[in-house]
Amino acid sequence: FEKGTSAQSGWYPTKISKETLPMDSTELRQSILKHLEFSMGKDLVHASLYDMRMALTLAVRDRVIEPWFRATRATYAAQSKRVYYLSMEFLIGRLLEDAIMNVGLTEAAHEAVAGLGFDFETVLADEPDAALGNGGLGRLAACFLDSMSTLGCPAYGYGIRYEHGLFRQSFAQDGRQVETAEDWLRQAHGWEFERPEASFRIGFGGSVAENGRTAIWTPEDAVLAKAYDTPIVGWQGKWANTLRLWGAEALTAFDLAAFNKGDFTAAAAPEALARTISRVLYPDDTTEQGKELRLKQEFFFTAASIRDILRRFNAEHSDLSGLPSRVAIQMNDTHPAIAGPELVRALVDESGMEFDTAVETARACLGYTNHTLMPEALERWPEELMSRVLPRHMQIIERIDESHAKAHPKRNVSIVENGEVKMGELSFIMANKVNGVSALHTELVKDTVFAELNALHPGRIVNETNGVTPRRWIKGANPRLSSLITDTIGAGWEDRLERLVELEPAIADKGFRNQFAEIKARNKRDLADWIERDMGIAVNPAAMFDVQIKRFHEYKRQHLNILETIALWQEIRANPGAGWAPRVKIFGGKAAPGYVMAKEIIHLINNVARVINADTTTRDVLTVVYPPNYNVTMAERLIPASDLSEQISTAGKEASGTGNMKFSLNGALTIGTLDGANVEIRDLVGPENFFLFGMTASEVVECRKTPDHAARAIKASNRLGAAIEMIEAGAFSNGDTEMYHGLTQNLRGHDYFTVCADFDSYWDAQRRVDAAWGDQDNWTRMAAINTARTGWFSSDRTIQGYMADVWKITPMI
Ligand code: T68
Repeated sequence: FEKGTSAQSGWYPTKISKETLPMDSTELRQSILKHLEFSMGKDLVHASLYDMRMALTLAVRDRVIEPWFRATRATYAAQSKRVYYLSMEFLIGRLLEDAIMNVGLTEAAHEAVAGLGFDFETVLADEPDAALGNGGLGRLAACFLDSMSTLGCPAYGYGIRYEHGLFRQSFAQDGRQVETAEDWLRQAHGWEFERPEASFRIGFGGSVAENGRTAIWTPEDAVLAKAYDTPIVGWQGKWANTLRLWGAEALTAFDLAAFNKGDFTAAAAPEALARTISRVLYPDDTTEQGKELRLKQEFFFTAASIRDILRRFNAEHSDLSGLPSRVAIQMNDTHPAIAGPELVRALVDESGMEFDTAVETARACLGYTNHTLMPEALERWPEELMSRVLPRHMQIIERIDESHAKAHPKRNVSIVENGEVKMGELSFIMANKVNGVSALHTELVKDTVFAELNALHPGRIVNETNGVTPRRWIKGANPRLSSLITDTIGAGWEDRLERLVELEPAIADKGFRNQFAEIKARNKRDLADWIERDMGIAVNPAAMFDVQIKRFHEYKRQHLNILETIALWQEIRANPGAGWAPRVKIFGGKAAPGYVMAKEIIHLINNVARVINADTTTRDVLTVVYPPNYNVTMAERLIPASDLSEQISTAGKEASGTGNMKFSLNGALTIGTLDGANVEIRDLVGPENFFLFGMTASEVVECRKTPDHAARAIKASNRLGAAIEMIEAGAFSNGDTEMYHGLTQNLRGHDYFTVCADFDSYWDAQRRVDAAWGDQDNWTRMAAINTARTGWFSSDRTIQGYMADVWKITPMI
């Protein structure tokens, strides 16, 4: 590289290497054939689908190397600050199509692959989903990686290379969720580079010896953390960052002495034990109690990342007091909260820094993102467990707690309380910025979970409303809509999504609306074909596609939706000629394996679907489908084909939501509560283009003060009462009156998530939806307005916010 003359920093290379020149399909074809032969060891005649997919992956990966190296060198040359995004989850899905799109090879790849006798779409579909996450939190991390690379923000994502990602879901047992292990790494992972040189020994347990100001921790067990790097290329290949995932291995892979004695099981034991740490993604959403393995996983990847960060810093700088000007570490929820104590430990015990200075230094590097208000979902670890697994860290936590208490004697906040270590408090105290993920959520964070700490540290809490990457969620998932956008407002909206407002004048034009409607209709026909192929259910593509896809949780209220479905079915049966708006209700999502109530709701939905879909009298106007194993790829299929987006959580419970944004951008109307980012969506699209219902967050709090709020609501609503009674009478369980006892009793009794109290309001809003559907052209107008006005929800905007408010980093491109 030659140093350029860019006014900005002088690092920008003026010479563009051959690799960045546009590639044609002939060149790409050569590259694919080369990889078929030399990487896969096959000739074209014998190449399987897998061989072709891998050869294409490697050919595309070659094109990502140049921006990747360029970005790394530029960051190094400019001595730029880097972001380290620490996350237990990166729900990246498939990578091939995204990378092809970002390096501008879509047409060339299509042509080259077809020319070699393979169907391009089939090749793309052969890639397994990297399901290294549960839901929103993990998908947000993946969107952030894309945006950081697009914006030229020097960054590393750090996480765990789970051998088995999130479980695979089926409904094999009469509509009950059945979980099996996901095996995405059974085939070679074409994107990653193994880095044996970047390995760290991570210890657990043992003892601590005082040594003057510092301490010496001698762990009892240890595993090896080995790095695997995946380049993440941004839009138009201008920049690429690294996703570095840690795999766990035994320090000594194999006990040869045991083997030689014939004890083969004992011989393999050390390896098996070590590997459990990166074996599975903890199949938890928000309610399950933590386990020792999870704490070890959290420490494992956090400690390896901190060591890697310090190694990189020390290679370039000699004075650790400069760490905060070079390093911004973001903790994605509390899962990496041990980063604070671990960084302090490294600075004090390994570099001899004074304790208070080390705490200040660590704090100046750390940021913490909160994703939940539910106190039960904020991690707490038993003090006993923490002291046993991480004895030195427990000492450091206690000392941080003491000095914080000393500095604020009048306030009653502590990290360690009633024998538990509260990771939310630890994260807050160790971070220089704490952020919520939507405007409403951030206000509630200030007023509820962290009210005391907010009073002590005013200004520390900031808001960064979530966003989604338009490259994957519009350009990749909805190519037809993308073409219409480009035809209407010109090229270049993909990394300047605020430009979608330029669509607005066109919406007045009937021709534009017809095109918009036709795109939706075609996407729906594609989805209907897939549903028919995959599930054997014929759905009417002209019906309204009403979609609720997300993790199953009581606060997300899939049961409110299914109760309304039952009531609607009854109403249609009673009044078949009333001109009902035809609907296909689509559900998708997994429940945490230990979450009994969520699994009961899944089971009920499948049984309601079975009964309703068998009713020939209502078949034309109401169908319920619930395809199993919802994942990123399925979301890419469903969202562009949706008319109605269900965002119906109990107000005050959904921190933000990000699916809600994807739907609006793709021209679906929302039926929703004033919760999370729904509030901001409604503000942007206008209340007349949003179907609002339900209590506000403060009304919910008030409502709960009336202990019989559910009973009253049921009494006041014949429809709701009848729907619950049908379930109780066994209408969906072959006459079994006990099957959904847990669910119906909960609704009639406690109903913490105010399903009953919100039911009538939801019903009414659904009927407003029906009425609106009756005027198709006006529906299209509202849908197009949703697209035009929601460009603000690009994750590029979110990342720009983090860069300015939290990380204090300027972009490199
Ligand atoms: C989600 N949280 C929020 N948590 O529910 C959602 N939790 O409102 C928000 O849009 C999204 O984060 C992004 O900010 C989660 O997804 C988890 O998945 C999770 C996993 C393990 C433990 C706790």
